[in-house]
Amino acid sequence: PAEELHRRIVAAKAALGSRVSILGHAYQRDEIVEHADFVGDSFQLAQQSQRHPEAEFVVFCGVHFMAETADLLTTPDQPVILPNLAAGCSMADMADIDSVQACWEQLEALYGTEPDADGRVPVIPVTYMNSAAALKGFCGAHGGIVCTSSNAREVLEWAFERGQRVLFFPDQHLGRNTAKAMGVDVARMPVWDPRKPRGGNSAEALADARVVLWRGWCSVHQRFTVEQIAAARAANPDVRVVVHPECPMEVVDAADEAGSTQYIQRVVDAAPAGTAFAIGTEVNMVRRLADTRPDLTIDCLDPVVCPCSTMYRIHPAYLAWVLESLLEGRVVNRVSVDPDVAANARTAVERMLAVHP
Ligand code: CIZ
Ligand code: SF4
Repeated sequence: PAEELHRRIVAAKAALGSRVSILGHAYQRDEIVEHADFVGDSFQLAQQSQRHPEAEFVVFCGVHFMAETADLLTTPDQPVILPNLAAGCSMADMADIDSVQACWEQLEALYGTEPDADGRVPVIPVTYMNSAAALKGFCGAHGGIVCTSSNAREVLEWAFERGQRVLFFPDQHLGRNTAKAMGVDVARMPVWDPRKPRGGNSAEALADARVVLWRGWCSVHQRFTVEQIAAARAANPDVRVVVHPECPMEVVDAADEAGSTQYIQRVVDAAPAGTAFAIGTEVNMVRRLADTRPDLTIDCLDPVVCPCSTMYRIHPAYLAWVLESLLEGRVVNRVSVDPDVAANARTAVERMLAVHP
């Protein structure tokens, strides 16, 4: 029963005290978030994971790639625990290291490896935070970098200073929306489909590319539509439509604003009483925003509730179990990045943190 789980988590957490730091992603359910020492998006949680060297353990209530990133940033003797190891991310799973490697080899064959007169290499690989550590390692090893939705623009600027083109994976929408806002022509952003020869593109399209996007998307944000925006505006012409840049381009174009979890939080915090919002992001986060500002009208842009199904796999029973195990001296569900990729992955994450601390 929920109340008993709640009591068990509170008791175990109290007994562990400052030995444990519990981090919770903004898309987690309320029954998890209420126990978190810090709540934020993947970028904020990555920063936080570095800031608690005193904690013996980090319990990460989020999805696998985020726990891996925390493992890169914590000290080696600080285990990072993911309460349910089945909490993955369908977007991250859309790019695996073998497909990225195969893509890279084809791009190298096409573009060569020599820098141009300005010293810019043919391609800089950029991976969204929402990717396996092996992909971050790939970027670290090939002059590339990691980005999140709150710093994608600054990171792409960094990449264009160093490269003639960018290979951006796994989220095509974040890549397209960000590059478009920087003035890159959408016609020069071919999408690489790893299942097709040359990613499904003509040699000409690739030769003219500024950004090669990967055929990946977020199952939650991909669901938002232009029709939903039209319906929200029809219901209230004054509504402010704010969406996450993982939404498709037409949706971002039709919205009033687009930005990261942190950005959406700031917009809502700063809104004058009475403002009405339709927000295109994960529903647990939208509901919590609505709870914190009862003087605003905050609805999810999608009237059919759509939580992230893998974030939802962090059930309170798992949180109780991992905390009680720690009390008994057992570290369960540790996520640790393979040492073969960790150094390069850390390099790529640290490049991001240097661009946008
Ligand atoms: O935390 C983040 O940056 C986001 C947007 C997470 C996600 O899973 O899409
Ligand atoms: Fe992955 Fe989307 Fe869920 Fe985030 S919200 S964990 S990108 S499926």
